[in-house]
Amino acid sequence: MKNIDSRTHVRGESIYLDDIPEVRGTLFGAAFGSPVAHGIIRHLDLTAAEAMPGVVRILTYKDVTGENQIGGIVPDEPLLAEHHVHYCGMPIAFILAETDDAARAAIKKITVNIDPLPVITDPRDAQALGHLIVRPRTFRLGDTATAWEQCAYIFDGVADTKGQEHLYIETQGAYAIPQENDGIKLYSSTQGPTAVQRAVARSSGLPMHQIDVDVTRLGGGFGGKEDQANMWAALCALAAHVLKKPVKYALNRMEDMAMTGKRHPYSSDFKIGLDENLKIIAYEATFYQNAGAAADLSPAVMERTLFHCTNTYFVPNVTATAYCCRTNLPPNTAFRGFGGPQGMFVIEAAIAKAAEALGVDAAVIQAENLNKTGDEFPYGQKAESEAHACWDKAVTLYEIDTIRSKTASFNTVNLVYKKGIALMPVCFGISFTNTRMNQARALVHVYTDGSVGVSTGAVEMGQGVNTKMVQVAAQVLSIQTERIKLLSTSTYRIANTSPSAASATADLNGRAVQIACTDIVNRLRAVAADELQVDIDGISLKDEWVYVGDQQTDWDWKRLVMAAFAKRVSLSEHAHYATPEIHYDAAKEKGHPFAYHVYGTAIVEVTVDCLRGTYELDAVKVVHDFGASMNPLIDRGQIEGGIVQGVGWMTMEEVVFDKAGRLRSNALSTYKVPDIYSVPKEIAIDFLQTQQDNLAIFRSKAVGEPPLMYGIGAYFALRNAILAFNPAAIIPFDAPMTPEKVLLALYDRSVKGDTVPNEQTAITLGVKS
Ligand code: LUZ
Ligand code: MOS
Repeated sequence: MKNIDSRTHVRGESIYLDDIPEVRGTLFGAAFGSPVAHGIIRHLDLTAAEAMPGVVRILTYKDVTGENQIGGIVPDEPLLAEHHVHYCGMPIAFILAETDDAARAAIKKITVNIDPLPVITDPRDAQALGHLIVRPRTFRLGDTATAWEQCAYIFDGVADTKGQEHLYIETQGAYAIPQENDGIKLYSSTQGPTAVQRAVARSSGLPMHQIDVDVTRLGGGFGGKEDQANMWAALCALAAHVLKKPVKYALNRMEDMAMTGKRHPYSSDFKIGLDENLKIIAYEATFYQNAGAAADLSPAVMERTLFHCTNTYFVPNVTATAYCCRTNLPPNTAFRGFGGPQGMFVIEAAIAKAAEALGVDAAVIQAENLNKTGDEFPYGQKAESEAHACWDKAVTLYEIDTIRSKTASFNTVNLVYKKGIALMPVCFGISFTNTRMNQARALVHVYTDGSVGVSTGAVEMGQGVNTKMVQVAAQVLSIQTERIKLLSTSTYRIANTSPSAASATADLNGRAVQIACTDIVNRLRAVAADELQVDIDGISLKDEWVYVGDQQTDWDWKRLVMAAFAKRVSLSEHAHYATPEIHYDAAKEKGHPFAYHVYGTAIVEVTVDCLRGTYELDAVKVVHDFGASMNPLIDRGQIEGGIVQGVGWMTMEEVVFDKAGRLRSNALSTYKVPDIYSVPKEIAIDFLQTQQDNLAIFRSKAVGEPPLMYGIGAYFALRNAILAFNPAAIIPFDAPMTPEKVLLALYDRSVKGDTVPNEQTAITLGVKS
C-alpha cells in the first residue's frame, strides 16, 4: 500500500503547523534567549523592546501563572529563566507582537546584564567536578576483575562521538488558541501531544482537561520533538492564557539550531580482552554523557547507552558505567537511537583497535562474537537472536570475498584513491526502557455510511505510521482502505499517550487499533448471525461481504453496519494495549526490558581521495530483520533514511560549540548534512523475513531506529581506507570522520617521523590527474 500522504505531499497540500490558517487577532511570539552560557542575571531591560511598533507584551518568569517548570524526568528546567542562566539561548523573555517581523525586531532591543560564571562544555570536566544530573549507573555481567586473567590480548582506549542536529524540515513551533472558560486549543509540532499537554497544564496552572493538543503531522521529528516541543507550546499557551489572544511561534532555522538540544555527545573509555581464538572474554566501558544544562530525557538516553553497550555481541564479563554530566550546552535530547548508537560505537572502536593491533580483519572478531539465541545481555534478558542469520546472509548474498578481493586489487593499483570496507552488525532493543510507557490506545468509529474514523496516540512524522494504522484497520475490518480515515492525534480523543518514539509507535498503537476493530467485528458478526438466523461461529467478514462458512451472503459491509445501528449496537470502540511480559528492576539492573530485538548487518564500502581527504560512499548493502514487514515500501524508506542519517552523524555532521558555550555550527553553511550527492551510490536492502511471535503488530518488527546504526560502518570503512594509504597513521576514535580529519590522518607522521609511504607518489599523481 502506498503512503496515504503521498498525494497531498506531492501536491504541496499537506498541512503542517505553519499552514494552519491564522485566526484574526493572532499574536506572534519570539523568545529572547540568554546571550551567555552561564551566569546570574543582574538586570533585564525591556523598555526599548516594549516601545517597538507592534509589540503588545513581553512576558518573563514573573508572568508564569502556574509552576515555572517544564522538566519531565527531573524538575530542573524553568520555562523562563529567573536569575540563573545555564546555556546560550535559554529563554529569558517571550515577546508578543502583531507580526512575526515585529516580534523578532524587538528581540534585538532587549538588553540584559549577566554576571558570568564558569562555563563547562566537556562532560569529563563536569564529572570531575561532581556535576551529575542523576546517579551513575553500572551494568554488570560475570566478573571483569577476574576475567582479565583469562585474556590473551587486552586493549584499552578512548572513543568519542559528537552531537547531531535533528534538522527536521519543519522547525519547532506551536499555535495556541484560547477557548471559552479558560480552555486552550493547541496545535503543536510534537511527537508527544500528552507531554505538551502536561507541560502546558503545569506551567499555566490549568488542569489537563482544559488543554486540547491536536497534531495532524510533523515535518520530521527524529526525537527532537519527543520532549523539546514542550517549551514552545508552553510559551504560546501561557501567552494565550494571559492575553486571551491566539498566539503562534514557529521558530526560524537559526533559532531552532541555537536553542534546542541535539544528540548527546559522549566521551568514553573502553577496555577489551580477548582469548587466542578472538573470543571477547571481558569488556569494560565508562560513558561520559554530555547532557547539557538540564536533564530533559538524558537519564533515559544514558540508560539505553548501557543497554546497547555490547551491541550484538555476547560478552560473558561486562562492567559498564555511565555518568549523566551537566554542562552549559542546550539540554541534549532524544535522537533516533536514543543513546544506543553512542554505546555501540564504543565497542566497535574497541574491536577495531584489537583488530588493527593483531593484524586481523575486524570482521573476524565481529563474526566470532555475534550473540546466539539464549545468550544473556548484561541486563539479564536472553537473546532471541537473528545475528548470525543476518550476518551469514549478508556475507554470502553480497559476496564479501569478491568485495574484499576487488578492494585489495583496487588498492594495489591505485595510489591516490584507496577503498575501505567495514561490516556493521546491529542489535536494537524494542520497547520504551521505561516500562510504563509501553501502552497505547485507539478509538474507532464506524459511521452509518460504512466509513470509518480511526484515532490513535500515534503521531505521523513522515515515518508512515498512519498508513500502517489504516492497513491494520482495513485488514481486521476486512474493508477497503478508502473507507478509512486516519484522524489527527488529539488529547481530547486519546488520553495519556506515550510519545511517538522508541520505534514502537506502530507496534503499540497498531495493537490498540487491532483490538478495537476486532471488538467491532465481533459485534457485527453477532448482528449478522441474528439477521441470518445462524450460529455466530459460522459468520465471518471477508472483503466487505458477510460469509456463512464459505458461502457469501447478500449482506455487504454497509448493509451490516446499518443493521447494527438499527439494532442499537455500538459502532464505536476505544481499546487499550499494554506490552505484556516486559519488566525491569533498576536497583538490580536486571530484567526483561524489551519486547524483542531487531537485528541486521550492513556492508559499507567507501573510496577516499588521498590527496584531498574527500571521500565517497560506494555502497551500503544490508540484510535487515523486518519480521513480516507490513509495508515493504515504507520500511525500505525507513532503512534508506536511517542509513543516510547515520552516515551523516558519523562522517560529516559536526556540531561545534566554542569554549564559551556558543554554537558555531549554527546554520547550514557551517553544519553539513548529507545531500543527494553524498548519499551512498548504492543502497541494497535485503529483507530477512522472520516469523517469530514477537509481540509486534502482525509479526512485523519495528523499523524506525535500528537502521541508523548501519551508518557506524561508514566510520570504520573510512578508517580502513586511510590505513590502506598510511598504515602507520594513528587515528583517534573521534567521530565524525570529516574530510579534515581524514586528511590529517592520511598524512599523520606521528610514528614514522618524516614521511608517509605513499605521500610523494600521491601528490605527483594527484596533481597530474
Ligand atoms: N524515548 C523514551 C525513546 O522515552 N524512551 C526510550 O526508551 C526511547 N528509546 C528510543 C527512542 N526514544
Ligand atoms: Mo525517538 S529518539 O524514538 O523520539
